[in-house]
Amino acid sequence: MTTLIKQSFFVYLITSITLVGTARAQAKASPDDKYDKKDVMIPMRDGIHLHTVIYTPKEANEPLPFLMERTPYGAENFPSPEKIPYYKDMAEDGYIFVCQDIRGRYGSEGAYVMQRLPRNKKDPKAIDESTDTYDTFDWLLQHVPGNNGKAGMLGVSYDGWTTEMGAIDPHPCLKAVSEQAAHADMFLGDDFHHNGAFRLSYSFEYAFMEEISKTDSLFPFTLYDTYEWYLQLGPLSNVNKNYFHNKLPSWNNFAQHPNYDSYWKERAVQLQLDSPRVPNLNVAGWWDQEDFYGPVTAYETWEKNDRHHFNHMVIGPWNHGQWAFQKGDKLGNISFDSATGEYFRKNIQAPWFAFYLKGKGDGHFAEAITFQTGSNTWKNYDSWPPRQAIPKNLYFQAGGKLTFDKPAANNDQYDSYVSDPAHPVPYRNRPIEQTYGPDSRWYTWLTEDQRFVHNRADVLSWETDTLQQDITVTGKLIAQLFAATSGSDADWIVKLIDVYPQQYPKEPKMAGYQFMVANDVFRGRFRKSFEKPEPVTPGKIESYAIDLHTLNHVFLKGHKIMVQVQSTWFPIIDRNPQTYVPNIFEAKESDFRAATHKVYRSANAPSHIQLPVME
Ligand code: PG9
Repeated sequence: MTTLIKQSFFVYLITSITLVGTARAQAKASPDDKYDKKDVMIPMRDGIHLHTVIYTPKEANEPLPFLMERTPYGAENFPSPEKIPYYKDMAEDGYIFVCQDIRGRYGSEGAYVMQRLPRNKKDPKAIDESTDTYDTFDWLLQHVPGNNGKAGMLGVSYDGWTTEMGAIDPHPCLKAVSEQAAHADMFLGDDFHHNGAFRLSYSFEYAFMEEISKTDSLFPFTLYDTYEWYLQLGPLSNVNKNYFHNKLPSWNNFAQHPNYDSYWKERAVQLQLDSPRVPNLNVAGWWDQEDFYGPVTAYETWEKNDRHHFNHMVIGPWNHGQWAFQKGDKLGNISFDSATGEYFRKNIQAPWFAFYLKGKGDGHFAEAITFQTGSNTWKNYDSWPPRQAIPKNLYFQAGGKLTFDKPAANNDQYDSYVSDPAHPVPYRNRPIEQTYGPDSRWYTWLTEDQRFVHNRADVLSWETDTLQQDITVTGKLIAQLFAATSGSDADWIVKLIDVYPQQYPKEPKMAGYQFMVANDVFRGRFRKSFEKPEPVTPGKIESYAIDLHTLNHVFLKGHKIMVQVQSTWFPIIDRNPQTYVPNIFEAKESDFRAATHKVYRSANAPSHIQLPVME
């Protein structure tokens, strides 16, 4: 790691307003702060000390609660709370703010373990993120004067996950939390895999960033366009051979656990979250490029046992953590007509903590508050997804059409393409800057205009006629593909797209824009089981049910609905060799072969998307 790279990463940290957890570095503490700032090393039960930054207001009229965030991204970057949008409204209400480096990161002692497993409770000496949280609160209550004996926790992504870990076995002082964009299941839907397909560029760069040293480091790519770099990398076995040399535990685990085995299941929060023991506000962004599956799954899991009505859901039109730092009136090229991030911070997040930690407000929080895009309005629901939606199938038809009528007669009709791992479809417009690199467009890629791949021979599309009325889609979406390949494995990527009118006076440059409102990838070998993959029989029509998650979007009158299907999304998803090998991390160069894929649209194999339509 050269100094140059580290410096450029630092410049990025300071200028970026989107890298969650580290974006705080944009505002450094200054002498006119309204806070007394203390850096302390707090002892844990096993003698390890954790570096903790405490901001206590210089003036307070009453004892104050703690608000704590625990992070792997550097508590030293935590500026005065009134200077960061995330905390500004709450700073005005009055809290003692605490930010702590988790074990082994930045200023804390001990060993870092990515996604540390919950401890064995039979071992009195065992530690985990939950005991570290508990021990920290014990210390804070005794050593920080002026506290009211109550505490809250919040954080985005990794810091959201440490919030969950603090809440599963809570210290009695913990009265409310907000888990925001925490990952739930790294094999099924968050940072490292989606439906078993490996998120190559993210996983490679993140494992390096977190595990090569105690502080964050960027991988020293030799090419600016990482599409080209990952293509030249060749088979995944070259990662350890040429770069990581078996030194990064997370990468080794990716390579050794290619299927949904106990390694992944033990880390999935579906197993860890039972009945919510403190009120929790789950927060997600519709275009979260890292962890959308996570908070929605945490909400669903906790909801099963929510006896005290502690569990709530908020979803806004945001990328990963955008609600914490930005105005939120726009994401990439898409406008939302109001400052949704500011709205969340002032009208949802601040009242949430003020009620539970300071006894202020009426405590009426809707079960689910989600921002409906298209109509660009906030909506409250008494369940998420709401029960009123009626599932309707939108079928793929001949001539690139998409209609609500099931294909009649004719069997075995299909559209086809050749998918070649040597020429994968880029997941975003090239150049693909490294994920967290300077000027990276990673944060907005999910909102990019899909016309950049629309006419490729290896991307199929079907679209409706111009809509004569609005279609409101609220709830869970599923793509049902009937497809075959000449190979023995294949990836299937499905994208649901809102096509803007070709004349669009409201915003002329958006005319014809192909705005992706839902998407996901499915690795064919897992069609019957994520635990036990199976080769696909060449030429056989197989059925693939692909979870496109939830949505709240109005396809407006005058727009069209489009579906695109493709089989590569590089380098966010690694290349499927299309020749079945038991472990793709061990595939040889010669295993990667072009294959012909067929997507069926006939009476016996009616590929479609199931939409939850609100009447
Ligand atoms: N998405 C990041 C993450 C990666 C891996 C594990 C947990 C979280 C993050 O933003 O923190």
